Amino acid sequence: MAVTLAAASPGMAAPGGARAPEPTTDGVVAKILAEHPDAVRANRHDVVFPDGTRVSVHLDAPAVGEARVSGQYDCLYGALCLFPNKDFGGKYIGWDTGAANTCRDFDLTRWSASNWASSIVNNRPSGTVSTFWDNTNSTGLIGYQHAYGFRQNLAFDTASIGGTWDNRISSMRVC
Ligand SMILES: [Ca+2]
Repeated sequence: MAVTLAAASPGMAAPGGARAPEPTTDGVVAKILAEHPDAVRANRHDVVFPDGTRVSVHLDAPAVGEARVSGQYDCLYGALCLFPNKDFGGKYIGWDTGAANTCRDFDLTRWSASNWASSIVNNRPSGTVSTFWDNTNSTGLIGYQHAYGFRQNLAFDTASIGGTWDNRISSMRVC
């Protein structure tokens, strides 16, 4: 019997592109909620955990009338933000784990957000340090990022285990 594979959405992947299909706001939110049944979707973009941790997902073009997200300053105070493109840009996911040094680990492989980030803003409370790994379970150290601080193009940053940071972060500890 012939099997017809579903065609990819137009424009979803560049010819020869090796990246997985781009995650969407609704897709990532759904995966977070599936992974964490105790979390609540507060609005279109935000999921809140029982301990107050807030994950803000902005991966689609802004709706008409919605505030435009445009760069590193979209990463609100209190959040650690990963952007899928270098130079920040309009799409990102932000993690706010609450008060300073309230650390929480995240496995991005379960959220369609692994091997995906190309720039970072750490706008957590000043003096905190977040950690990034290549693999799940906090293995394969890529490196650290202090707050406030940012990395505009991860292709230019050398990972502790060798290679660059680009399209590589799979788990992290946000502090
Ligand atoms: Ca990885």
